[in-house]
Amino acid sequence: MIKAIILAIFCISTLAVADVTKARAMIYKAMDEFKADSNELVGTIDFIQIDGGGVKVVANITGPAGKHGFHVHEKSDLSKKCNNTGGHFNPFGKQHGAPTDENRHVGDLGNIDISDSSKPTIWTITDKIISFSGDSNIIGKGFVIHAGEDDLGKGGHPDSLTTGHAGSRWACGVIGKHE
Ligand SMILES: *[C@@H]1O[C@H](CO)[C@@H](O)[C@H](O)[C@H]1NC(C)=O
Ligand SMILES: *[C@@H]1O[C@H](CO)[C@@H](O)[C@H](O)[C@H]1NC(C)=O
Ligand SMILES: [Cu+2]
Ligand SMILES: [Zn+2]
Repeated sequence: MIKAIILAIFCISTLAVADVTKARAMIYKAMDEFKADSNELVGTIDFIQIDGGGVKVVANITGPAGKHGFHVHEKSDLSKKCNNTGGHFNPFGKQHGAPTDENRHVGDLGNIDISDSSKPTIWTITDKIISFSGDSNIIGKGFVIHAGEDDLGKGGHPDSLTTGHAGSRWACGVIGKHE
């Protein structure tokens, strides 16, 4: 009886930690919802659980050179040129900021810096806030790459503390369980 209970507890706890360890978003150029053939894949973003905490984000994106706001958004509806992904994923009601700020949206991953528009850029960031469980769970959320640079909340524009003044949405995708 005791053995059965211990085994049951072991199985439940194993299931809990074995949940999601890898996620992926396929990223498409912002598309019009009524054009079935308008989806242009620009790359992928992988999210990998790190032992001991944190998530490693590895993007492989081909796009215009320069810095582009790089965020998890609250919804995964990609229509209306990515506008229907809503605002930045912000379950704790904080201000927009840099990934290293304490006062930041969970979705604030700064900028992707694309070095050369003629080939894929591999961009890596490790983050301690996004996760695959609990309030900061990013599975099923949208991911948006903006046309402009995220000022990390410090630009002094009216929208610096909400969107980082990163401009329109260039491309987006849905974060889904990968493995
Ligand atoms: C990045 O994506 C391209 C396809 O667009 C692929 O050929 C390349 O191998 C990928 N690079 C890495 C490091 O995964
Ligand atoms: C998306 O939002 C931007 C900025 O608010 C706006 O200029 C654009 O027209 C919108 N696009 C669509 C398709 O809703
Ligand atoms: Cu954004
Ligand atoms: Zn934000």
